[in-house]
Amino acid sequence: MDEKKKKAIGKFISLILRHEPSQIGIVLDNEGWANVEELIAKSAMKGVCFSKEELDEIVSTNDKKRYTYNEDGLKIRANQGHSLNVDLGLVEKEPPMFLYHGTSERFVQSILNTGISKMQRQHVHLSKDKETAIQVGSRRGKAKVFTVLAGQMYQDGFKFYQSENGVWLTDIVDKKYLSK
Ligand code: HQG
Repeated sequence: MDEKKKKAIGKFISLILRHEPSQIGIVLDNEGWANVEELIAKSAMKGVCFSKEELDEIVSTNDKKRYTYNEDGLKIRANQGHSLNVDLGLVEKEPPMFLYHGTSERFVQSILNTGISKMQRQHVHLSKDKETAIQVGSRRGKAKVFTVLAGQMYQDGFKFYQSENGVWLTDIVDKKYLSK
């Protein structure tokens, strides 16, 4: 499968598995799983055609490991990024001292005023390295990276989780935990 097709299908699957399964008439269970056969069949009915082998390739080669099959391989879900309220079974974990949040320059003032919110998603997304944060921030124009005092937040009782694909997640970052 060429990269362009892979990217397009990946984007579509992210939309379905994180935000809008109803767009193809499927329902996720409360842990965010979709039936693989149904996903393939109903995507095809909407004109997005891919085989099980192509889906396997997308799952195994995805640059951010965005999707996971369950144990028997009959179900698939996104590892993070949901706006839908799904239970990913995330386990609390102590974060490193510093984590990074990449955003767009145009959101900087608002974040300085009110802190980082999860907006449409289930969590605020943070990364352990600046490079990843720059990539995340660049999605919407010129990037700005905030350093989050995650160790301090953790000491103050805020919970942190790490998704299957390594993204750090928390509920909210108060502006006082943004490094000056
Ligand atoms: C911003 C991608 C104004 C926030 C990425 C972000 C990530 C505020 C935007 C994952 C704000 C929300 C998530 C405030 C937050 N005022 N703007 N108080 N608080 N924001 O897409 O973190 O490639 O929901 O900075 O790699 O950009 O899809 O979150 O710019 O891991 O797998 O509001 O999505 O992953 O945008 O990205 P998003 P995000 P995938």
